[in-house]
Amino acid sequence: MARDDMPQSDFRDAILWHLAYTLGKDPDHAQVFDWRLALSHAVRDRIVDRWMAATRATYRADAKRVYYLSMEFLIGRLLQDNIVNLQLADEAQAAVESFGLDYAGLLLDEPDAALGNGGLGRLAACFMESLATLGCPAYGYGIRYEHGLFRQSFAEGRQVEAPEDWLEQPFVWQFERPEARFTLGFGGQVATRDGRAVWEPESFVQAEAFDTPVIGWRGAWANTLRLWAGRAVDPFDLDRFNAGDFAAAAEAEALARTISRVLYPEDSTEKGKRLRLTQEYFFSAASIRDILRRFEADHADLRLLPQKVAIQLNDTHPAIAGPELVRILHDERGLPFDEAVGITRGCVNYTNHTLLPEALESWGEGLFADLLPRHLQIIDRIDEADAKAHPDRRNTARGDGKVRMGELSFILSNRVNGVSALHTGLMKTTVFADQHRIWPDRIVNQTNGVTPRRWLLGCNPRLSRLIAQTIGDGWVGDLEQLHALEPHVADAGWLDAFAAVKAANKADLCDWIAREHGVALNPQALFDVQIKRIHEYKRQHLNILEAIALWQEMRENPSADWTARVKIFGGKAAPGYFFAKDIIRLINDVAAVINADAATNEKLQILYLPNYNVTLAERLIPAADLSEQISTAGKEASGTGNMKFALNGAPTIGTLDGANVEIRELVGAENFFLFGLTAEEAEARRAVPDHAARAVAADPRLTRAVEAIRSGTFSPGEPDRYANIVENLTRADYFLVASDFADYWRAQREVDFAYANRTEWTRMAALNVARSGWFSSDRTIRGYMQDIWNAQSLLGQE
Ligand code: NBG
Repeated sequence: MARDDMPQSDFRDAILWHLAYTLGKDPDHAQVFDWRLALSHAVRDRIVDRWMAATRATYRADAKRVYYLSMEFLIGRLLQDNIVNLQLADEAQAAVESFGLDYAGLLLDEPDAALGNGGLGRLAACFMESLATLGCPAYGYGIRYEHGLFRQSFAEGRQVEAPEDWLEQPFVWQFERPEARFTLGFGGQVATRDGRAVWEPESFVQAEAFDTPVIGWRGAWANTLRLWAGRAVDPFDLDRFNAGDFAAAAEAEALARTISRVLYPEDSTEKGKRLRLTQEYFFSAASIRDILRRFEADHADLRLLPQKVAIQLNDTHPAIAGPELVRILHDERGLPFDEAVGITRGCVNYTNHTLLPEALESWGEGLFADLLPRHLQIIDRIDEADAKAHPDRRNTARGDGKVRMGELSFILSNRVNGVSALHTGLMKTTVFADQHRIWPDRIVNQTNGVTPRRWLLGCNPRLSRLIAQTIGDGWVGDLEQLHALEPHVADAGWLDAFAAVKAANKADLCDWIAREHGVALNPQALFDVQIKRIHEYKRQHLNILEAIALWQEMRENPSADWTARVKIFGGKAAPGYFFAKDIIRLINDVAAVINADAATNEKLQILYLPNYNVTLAERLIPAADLSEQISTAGKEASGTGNMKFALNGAPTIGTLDGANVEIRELVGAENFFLFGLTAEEAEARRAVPDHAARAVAADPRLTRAVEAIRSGTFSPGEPDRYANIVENLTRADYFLVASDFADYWRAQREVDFAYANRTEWTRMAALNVARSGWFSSDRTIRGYMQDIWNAQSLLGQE
């Protein structure tokens, strides 16, 4: 083949062509890496035409565009996702195998792009995919971190963090746009000229765009994920270099790059760091300029902006986008201040993702004034006007020397939404009660969802095949069609096939764990999985306490008919979150002792898999029997892992928290293992003096489990190792682990009993699948399009 013979249709030829002409590799010497890149290029080619057609269609229709501003996009690997959405899987596999290569191995060679911490970032990635599937013209805006979330390993059970380096390899899916740069200012002062405020920044950096196309299901539409990288305005100082100061010559570039160097590894807690605020302004301001540039290319009247632009703030991290838009409209374009605020409010909407007080962002006004002096003035003016209009308001965006981003976002937004029914309700009665009284229509609910392309079709091919054989393949684009599985649940043959799928997925997982981690698991056991960030409110320590109590009971009563269990954990702790790191170590210590106990280890095994990420989730979820969603009620805004498990046939053991509530309503109370205090009861319990000590004393199992930790059963020679955890469990226990323990134990024994009747269990698992269709992110995005953005699909117009 020659270069001019760029193949249009034959996929195999396309791969060979890219291997030679894009990568410069001879097939005889190509490694898995080269073949993977060649395959990716061949796939990418098939995306580009559709991508451009979608962009052209949007311009032609002068359609409203949705802009999703998010500090995090936890996209994971893209090759398989793109292949699945282009429906190229069979062709790609055949081509790869014809070269004598292992297809699955090739897909796994791609680094996992971990540009996010957890649920918030993964939600943004699912949303991008659903926006494309629904043909809604949209851009995702974020930061192109050079280092994503840290890589986790364990040393003597303790979490060790290492930098992540996904960009050390070429990232095939991105297009660098050196021509699309914006210069952004920081610091300095505000001057007044001709009666108008003029911001005179002290320093400048550039934001350079990198675009990744996001293709929807069946390739019908594609949108853009635009990530910004920090660049110096003058990257190199030749005078300093010539004077022999080589390092200083490149200092400006190094400083500018720092902005997009690392993802903050904080989940739910914010560090009041200057760099963090710099990152937030950097990507928000670059995005606002890009949005205005695109709008002004075709429209002269800025008052039309709300008709053409919907901006979604994914939590408050991009909240500064609001004041930035006001600043440009007023200071730079000359619109009256109130009009600038009105236009901004017409465009901007805000999603709240947590009620944890420590996670609601606020900045000291000193730092703010130093970095963004003009924005502080604008915020003050907006907040003062708001105070005047609502003299009885209590919550303010300014005060106590702080800038409060949640309150600010609320004032500057057209719609504010929560992410599950319970969470939205609590927003109205707690953190935003004051605002809700003033603007009763502003808060709306949009319960989270997950994309079925990645979280069922892609990660669980066996189950997908069974579903397709049973009800056809319409469900991939219309997940509620899964309801059509319900009648088959009564069919013993079909249930057997369903059970065989789960068994095969479990066998695959066992093989992988044996290979990668040298641990042999009992595939007959119930696979009980808790995977998510480590946080006190998510209560991994409740889970491990139950494991300890179970082990103790098994030892005491070895001949009882115990249901065999494998407890699998996965998740990272923020590096500065010491309590969470103690929990990790405790789980590993407990695992070491219990797994070594020959008296019980056929019935109980505990495994903590390191470096939990999207790829690991895709492996574990299809093989799980039981989904652990055990947060303290009122604390988990929604959860999305909970939806993925249900959709893949793992019933939930959980509290009435976040979207668990809706999952239980939809799959049926009899197919969900409920336990624990409700959000209201939890509040009341906290007020009871000594609630923790009393709960521990009242439950002999819990007393004994806590005692084992306290006495050093799992930390021989160092009984104090978990003094903090023991102290917390028996005293403050804000997250009510002790109070919920007894009921959790009860629910777990119900699980054991239910699992022992395998036919009934399979029925329950299958009903979870059949009734989880509502949790598609397509449904969620339709809700945003209708209730928040007023945006239309352009499918069919591309
Ligand atoms: C998280 C919540 C989850 C929720 C995701 C996505 C933050 C701040 N919030 O419950 O804890 O599912 O957001 O909405 O990360």
